Amino acid sequence: MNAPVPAPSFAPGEHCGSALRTPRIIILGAGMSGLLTGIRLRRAGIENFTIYEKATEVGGTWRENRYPGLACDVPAHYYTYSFEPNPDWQHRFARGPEIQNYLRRVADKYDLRRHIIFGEEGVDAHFDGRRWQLRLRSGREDSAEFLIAACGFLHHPREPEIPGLDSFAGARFHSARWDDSVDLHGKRIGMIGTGSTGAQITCSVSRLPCQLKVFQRTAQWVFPLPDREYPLVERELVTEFPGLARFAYRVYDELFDALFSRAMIRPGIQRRLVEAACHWNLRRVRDPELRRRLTPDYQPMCKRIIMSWEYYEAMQRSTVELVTDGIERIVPEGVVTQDGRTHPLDVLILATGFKTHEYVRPMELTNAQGQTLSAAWEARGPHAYCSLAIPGFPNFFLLGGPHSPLANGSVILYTEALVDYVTQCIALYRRGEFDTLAPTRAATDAFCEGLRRNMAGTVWVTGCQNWYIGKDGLPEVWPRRPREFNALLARPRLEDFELSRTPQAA
Ligand code: N01
Repeated sequence: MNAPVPAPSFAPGEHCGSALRTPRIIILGAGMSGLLTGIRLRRAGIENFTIYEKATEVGGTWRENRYPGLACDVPAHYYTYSFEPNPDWQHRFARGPEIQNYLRRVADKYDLRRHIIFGEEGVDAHFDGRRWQLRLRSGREDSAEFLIAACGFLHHPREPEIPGLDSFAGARFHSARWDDSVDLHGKRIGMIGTGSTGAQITCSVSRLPCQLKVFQRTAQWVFPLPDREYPLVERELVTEFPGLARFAYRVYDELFDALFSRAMIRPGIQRRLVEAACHWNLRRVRDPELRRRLTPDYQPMCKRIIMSWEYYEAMQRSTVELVTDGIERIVPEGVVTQDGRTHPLDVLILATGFKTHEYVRPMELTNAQGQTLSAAWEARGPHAYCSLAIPGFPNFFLLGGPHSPLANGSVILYTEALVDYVTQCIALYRRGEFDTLAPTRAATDAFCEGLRRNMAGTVWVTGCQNWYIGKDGLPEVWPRRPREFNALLARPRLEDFELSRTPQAA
């Protein structure tokens, strides 16, 4: 058990046992998961919450990323809150600004803006045994019974450690910090990185009158999922009959579960089907030498697979050159590869991914015993009970934490289960079932041990470098179907938690 804690704060007129308590809740981040948390809290009748957002608008990753070609590679009618179908999607794979508009509309429709304080970023928070005390970058302070980190995990750009990077004389920026002032027309552009982001940039920039050199360290598998624009008549039909959007959601849900989810977690027919589709797609590269250099030496899906009908077409455009010699250094005029060649460039784009193991950090959390989250994760790397709660850190929840089902699939789908779980915990607090709640070390270890056991058949351990891999050499992803993750989160198992409760005066 935790050390005894002071009584929680009650709203005027409330008393545990005779009325529901009203905890204060702080949410960090107004992206997809932060907005969803606000919606669910309001639905539960809780208004005493604030969402702190470091930027000046909602949208998270869809606000931050503005690179050309930005789109979601999960079908739009599936990358949607299940309760908020969107008849306005214009493409099968929604473009970034479309998703950003959707999230803005959701924030307005559910009247969330009055709960959001923009331009405020959490610096640190400590738990005083009763409440989380939060400090924000502006110096503002706040405190609450519950702290929910809805910051995502793809928001700290990772710059490559390449000698001479800072010496480059042209324009240089990370894909997530796109410099709109740079006109790409007629320029010699170099791009490092061929992940999902690099592939989308390649498809878009290769259509411009410019020269693009793609620096590829590791070839990627590309699944040929065709995109298409939804004609006006189709969108009007979906507006008239919203059930069509719900039907599309269910169809994609079944497809992703039946094909990709199963293919990722165990060998079998689904994996062979995905592999066959990727091999077929690769054969669309006509030049055998280019095809050879684009052929990965690991199994499809070991790295997050690229969903694109157009990627190989783009790689064969006359505006694109694939460079597979390793990068030796960067000089003011361009990139020098290990074959001694200098590639003169005007613009250098770093599509080199994100620091994916930071989660809520660099914001530091400190528990009542003085232990920081970084220290708690020091030995084993990031780990959490059911991906969302951490032993020793009561009343703190992480949305999209380590072990989430974050490979190819809809992030929104499992985030709804996470948020519903958190709101169920808060409902228990309101009924006076506990004052503080944190998962036990034993339950967390058992959960992590289960993950390790299940990792064996997954595609992520078949021999490749991917950004899922954590400190212990195992991927920090859920190794079963996302549906099973959602089923696990259907209701909190209080026996897995340490609960503290202040005895009430007789
Ligand atoms: O980043 P990545 P990303 N020298 O880490 C290369 C989501 N997302 O931004 O493979 C040379 O996948 C690195 O090479 P290698 C999605 O979850 C979603 O593309 O490590 N190269 C790799 O090619 C995705 O998984 C959408 O050998 C270097 C690339 O940079 C996640 O974001 C769209 C290097 C990094 O690939 C991240 O994708 C886009 C170096 N020093 C992104 N360092 C959707 O549509 C790194 N690389 C939903």
